[in-house]
Amino acid sequence: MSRLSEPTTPDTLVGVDRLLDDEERQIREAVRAMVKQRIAPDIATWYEEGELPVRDLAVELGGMGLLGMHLQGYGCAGTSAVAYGLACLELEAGDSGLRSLVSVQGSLAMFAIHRYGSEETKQRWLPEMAAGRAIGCFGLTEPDQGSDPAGMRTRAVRSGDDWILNGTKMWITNGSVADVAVVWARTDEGVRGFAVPTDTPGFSAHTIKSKMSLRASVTSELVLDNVRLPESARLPGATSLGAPLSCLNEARFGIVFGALGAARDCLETALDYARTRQQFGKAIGGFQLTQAKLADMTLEYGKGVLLALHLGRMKDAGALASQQVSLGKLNNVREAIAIAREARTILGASGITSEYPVMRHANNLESVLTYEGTSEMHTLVIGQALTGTPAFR
Ligand code: TGC
Ligand code: FAD
Repeated sequence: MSRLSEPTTPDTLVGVDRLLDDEERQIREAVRAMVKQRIAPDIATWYEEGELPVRDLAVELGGMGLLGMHLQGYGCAGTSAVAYGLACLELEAGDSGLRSLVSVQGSLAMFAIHRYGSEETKQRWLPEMAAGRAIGCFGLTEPDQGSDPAGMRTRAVRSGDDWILNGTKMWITNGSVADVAVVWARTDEGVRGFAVPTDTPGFSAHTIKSKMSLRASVTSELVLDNVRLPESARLPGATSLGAPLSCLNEARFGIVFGALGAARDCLETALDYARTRQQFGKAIGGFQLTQAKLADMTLEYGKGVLLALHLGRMKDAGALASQQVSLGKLNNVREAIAIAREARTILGASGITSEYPVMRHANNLESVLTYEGTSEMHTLVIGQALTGTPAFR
């Protein structure tokens, strides 16, 4: 048996590379390089100023084939689920806001149109969205209906051949910069989805400014005030609440990988710091308590990567169930936030500044813990899977 040369990295210790094929490694390296060159130099400023150059970034991400990258046709790259997951991991090592931009565009808005839209709607939006020239958002959550979207109040009623939409959607990523909003509404026949061009009269979006988390991401309220849409704006394949919930599986899958990117960046930052920061006459990485923290963080990171890759391989084999995505989202976000908090302690006071990425990741992960199903919702999904008894109500 060989021995690793020391010091080594968490990824080498876990042996991640051996679990990936050449194409997966190439995609991972390309996204990692882009994040290093394009995102890392500016992200702390964007975060502090509460902005992200979404339009410019979308075109760059589209040029790399990262938007709707696991979808087939319509200008999408058609990669494996694992490759998509690895891209999410590298993007979130930059910032959760960057991964959110890609998740919402590809896994929520584009996936909804790709899976449930008419051919006309797909042709109209998907190639432009894949290229990053059109931005999409996904409006499911409402001010009074977050974890329980079944109670949504946004309504769509028929008016001749048209539909009239009224309601408010809340906490919508990319909302104020979107060209098309996928909006879910209650009708007399059940929940339906609509691809709403955001220049339609009666549609407005208002940026939510007071965030302490995910600051490098646009989050908005959508208001639909007698928005008149033709029947062709409806997504004909979406005939129940199961349709928006199926889109969530796609974005949750990306988060299973993505959260580990934030965790890895925190862990690597803490490792670097521990090697150089001196106290009591030696590097703090030489103290047993610091080494125990680093070892435990690496264990949880490594277990998370193995779980993500296992779920990814199952998805590529067409064998992944939605409850299994909940296992990954619950575990990996929970452990990522624990890693971020532990890494922060290793950095001492420096850990609370924007000079290091750790506090930014920790703050971002608070949103990641809540969106795409809170940790409590995923716990209950797993509880239902094990007992057969839903405990949501
Ligand atoms: P329930 O009766 O269980 O289900 C209704 C119908 O939907 C089906 N279903 C699913 N289908 C596909 N995938 C899933 N994950 C599904 N979960 C349920 C179900 O089989 C049923 O189908 P059918 O044919 O029998 O009608 O529904 P419920 O009302 O009891 O709710 C279940 C619950 C709580 C799990 C669900 O409401 C839920 O997941 N709540 C959490 C809401 C949530 O995650 N919202 C996320 C909004 S989008 C977002 O946060 C974007 S963040 C930005 C970013 O990603 O960066
Ligand atoms: P609530 O549902 O009110 O929950 C509050 C607390 O009560 C949580 O801890 C929850 O787990 C708990 N709780 C609720 N019900 C139960 C129960 N039955 N048992 C035990 N505990 C329970 N939504 C979109 O549609 N599109 C987007 O693009 C989008 N982007 C977002 C971006 C950000 C930055 C954030 C923060 C949110 C975003 N969301 C988006 C909304 C997100 O999906 C919701 O915040 C989330 O689903 C939770 O809803 P809520 O905030 O209303 O919390």
